[in-house]
Amino acid sequence: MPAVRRATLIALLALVAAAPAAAFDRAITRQADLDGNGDRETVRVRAFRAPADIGDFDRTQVRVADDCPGGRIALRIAPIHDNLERMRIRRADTRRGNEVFLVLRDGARSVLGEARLVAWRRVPGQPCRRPRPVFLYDSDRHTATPPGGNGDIAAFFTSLRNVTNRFRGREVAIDERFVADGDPPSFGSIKKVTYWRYARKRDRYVRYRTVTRRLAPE
Ligand SMILES: [Ca+2]
Ligand SMILES: [Ca+2]
Repeated sequence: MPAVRRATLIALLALVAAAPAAAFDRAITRQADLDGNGDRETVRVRAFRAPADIGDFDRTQVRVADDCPGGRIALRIAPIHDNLERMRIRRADTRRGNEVFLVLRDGARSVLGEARLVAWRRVPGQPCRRPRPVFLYDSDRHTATPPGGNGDIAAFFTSLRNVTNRFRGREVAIDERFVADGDPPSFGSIKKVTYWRYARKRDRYVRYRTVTRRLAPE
């Protein structure tokens, strides 16, 4: 094996050994009243076996099961991702029932992925409830790169909490770390926190505040 190729292989193996596991972790089953009708639905986190050409590890899916006049349904409420970082069942918007907050990650370093807040909504004229994402953040479609950034995002962090009483319900904060030229590897020195609040008329979260500042390399 040529020396350069071997060196690259060793570097790759070291990277794989150092990386945290980025695959399905464990099955979770939770029950909560999502639509506020007094009956509890079941939220399930389960393994999803990826086709062989993608990889030989299990990825992660999240489904909600509910009783419907025509029988039981179990609908996926988010796209498939490598692993689940966090699931919280909270009364987040101001409507009846609970929402499901999901943070799903992809890749060897598990820094990219999406955050999603899903309501379980009645649909006019339909006997069965449907998942409705009232908030969605996807790091592949991150917010606008701040001045000084090179367009890459190194990581993002999320929170769902009552940031302010100015708006009813819980707010979502997304902390994105944008990479500037000269940053160390895997580090984003531009910290941009964007806040979203629930807008009842539009039945979804809208941005209301952004705070950007520069961080010193760790
Ligand atoms: Ca219910
Ligand atoms: Ca609030």
